[in-house]
Amino acid sequence: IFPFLSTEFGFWFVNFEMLTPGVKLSYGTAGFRADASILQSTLYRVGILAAPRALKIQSVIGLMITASHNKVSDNGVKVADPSGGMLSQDWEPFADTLTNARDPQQLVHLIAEFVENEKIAVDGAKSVEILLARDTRSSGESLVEAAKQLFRCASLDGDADRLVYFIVPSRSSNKIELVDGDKILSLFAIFIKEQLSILSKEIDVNGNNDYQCRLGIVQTAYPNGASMDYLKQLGLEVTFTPTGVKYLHEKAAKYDIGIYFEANGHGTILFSEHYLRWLETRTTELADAFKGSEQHKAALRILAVSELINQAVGDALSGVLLVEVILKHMGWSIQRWNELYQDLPSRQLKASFLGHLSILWSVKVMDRTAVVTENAETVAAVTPPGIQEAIDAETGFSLLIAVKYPRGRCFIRPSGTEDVIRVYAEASTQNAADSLAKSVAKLVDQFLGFGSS
Ligand code: G16
Repeated sequence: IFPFLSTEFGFWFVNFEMLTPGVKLSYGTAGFRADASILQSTLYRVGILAAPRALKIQSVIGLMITASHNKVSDNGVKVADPSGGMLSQDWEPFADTLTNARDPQQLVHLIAEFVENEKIAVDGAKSVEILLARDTRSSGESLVEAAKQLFRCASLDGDADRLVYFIVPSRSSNKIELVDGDKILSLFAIFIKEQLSILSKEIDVNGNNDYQCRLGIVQTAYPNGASMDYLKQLGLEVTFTPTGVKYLHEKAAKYDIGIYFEANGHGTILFSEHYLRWLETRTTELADAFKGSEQHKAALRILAVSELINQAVGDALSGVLLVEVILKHMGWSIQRWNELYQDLPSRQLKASFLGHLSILWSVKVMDRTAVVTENAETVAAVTPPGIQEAIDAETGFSLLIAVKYPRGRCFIRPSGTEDVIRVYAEASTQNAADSLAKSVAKLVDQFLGFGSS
């Protein structure tokens, strides 16, 4: 369940561990202690509490997950200050209120208020270290994971047809890490591929198991190079279309199962009627002869996906539900999902007809329709003459390898929604991606602009 915070441009779904109804916990003699089955939300919140505590005392903080001498089905958590002592008693009321907060708005409000009252500097704060330890109770492992959870969020745009996730902050830096449409696509693709592979395993059942499901992935020119490489490694069939869900949707509908996502978060999974009919029959056969077998479960999972995901264009809410279900099935955190591959640094700029910004970041052009692209918008080959050659020269292409910008790639395309030409660049470093994008924006100005102003 994901209560959401509404923002000016859309909605944020915050990963929020719900408190078990009717439960009220308090920080007692040795921290929080109770039946382990109701402690997930407590560990999640104590994990949050540890960060301002460490910032306040400017030192490392410890969380000990144990129920000491209590029965094995119990567990608990104590917060240890660097002196080795327990959490300072004047923080205990905050620990209690945080642990018993019923909704994410209240949780966020409590943290903000407390941090302000305690005069804890969070702007520009350095990362802090929290040490976690646990005893050998079997519940300990999942409670450690709950304490490690970060504000894992999902964001939908204003008409709720785009979905991206983001992690605040990442473990390795203070920056938000975007888990974009490419990663959502990869997650869906891995899951579906795995189920298809289980389903195709030989099983001694009468019926037709020789149907080869055609799974296809559809992307645009925008996916990060790392995502393209990853899908290639998985051995998936990937095709490309120009930007715009109308193109992707049409192409995806040609497969038995077609998965499409734009990096910007538009996407869904399509199932052909023919394949679904076959799958339903197969599921019944398996249920008759091999109920509960791995093959039967895989068939049921694929059917469930077809019912959960909205196959109409643009329903990010069904996307959120499917992401969450797959993560739960895999036992993955958002971090684990994000680590599937590491995005190459990228930069997008707009060259606009009415641009008033610095020439480096926005270029005035006479007419955006002067850029005509081909090969799913990866090449501005047709007009204006010479611009693609200039872009290739800037990227430093020699024998199809970007020698000037390692792992460099850059393309321009006219926007379909505003009066601008978009410039997309990626390279092995952020500086290189920025520099390539700026140089190509300058080329756009040279070929199509009013000249530098
Ligand atoms: C629309 C389309 C998207 C497409 C985007 C591109 O998004 O529905 O499929 O990715 O335009 O915009 P542009 O051509 O300006 O780069 P939305 O969210 O505006 O409906």
